[in-house]
Amino acid sequence: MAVQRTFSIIKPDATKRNLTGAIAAKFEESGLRIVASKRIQMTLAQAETFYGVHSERPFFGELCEFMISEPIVVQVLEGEDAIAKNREVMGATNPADAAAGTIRKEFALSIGENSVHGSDAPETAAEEIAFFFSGLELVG
Ligand code: DAT
Ligand code: MG
Repeated sequence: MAVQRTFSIIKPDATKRNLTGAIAAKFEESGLRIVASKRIQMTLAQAETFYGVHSERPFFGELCEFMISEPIVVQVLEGEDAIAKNREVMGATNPADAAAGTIRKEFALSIGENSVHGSDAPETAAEEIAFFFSGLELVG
């Protein structure tokens, strides 16, 4: 597997509890490099676009309101097999199902307030990186 880039969000529940550094350390300990990082707060329209794939799900409104409730930290992570590696470090969507040592097991509050987002495939990683970062912000 080649070197890949993936997109990550440290979500409002985590920024609010001052866990940005603790979560970034988990990425770095796993071998992922943080090659871009910024703290922003999304508008509702941006959250609805970002999570558009979930627009028909019953939790969509709650998800978008949560994602704009506090600042978030958006990051690009790079490394060998970065997309799958990040999903592994994140743990299962529901922290009750997440493996020991994962970010969601250690930090998530619930299936909704689950501390991190990570891209699930090369196509979504490319789309999500481009949604939040310009070419000028992406240095090697
Ligand atoms: P993941 O974030 O692990 O990729 P997903 O893409 O299926 O999971 O869902 C996106 C987010 O939506 C997830 O991180 C939290 C929220 N979510 C998913 N399922 C939910 C549910 N059953 N109830 C409340 N929120 C949910
Ligand atoms: Mg997902």
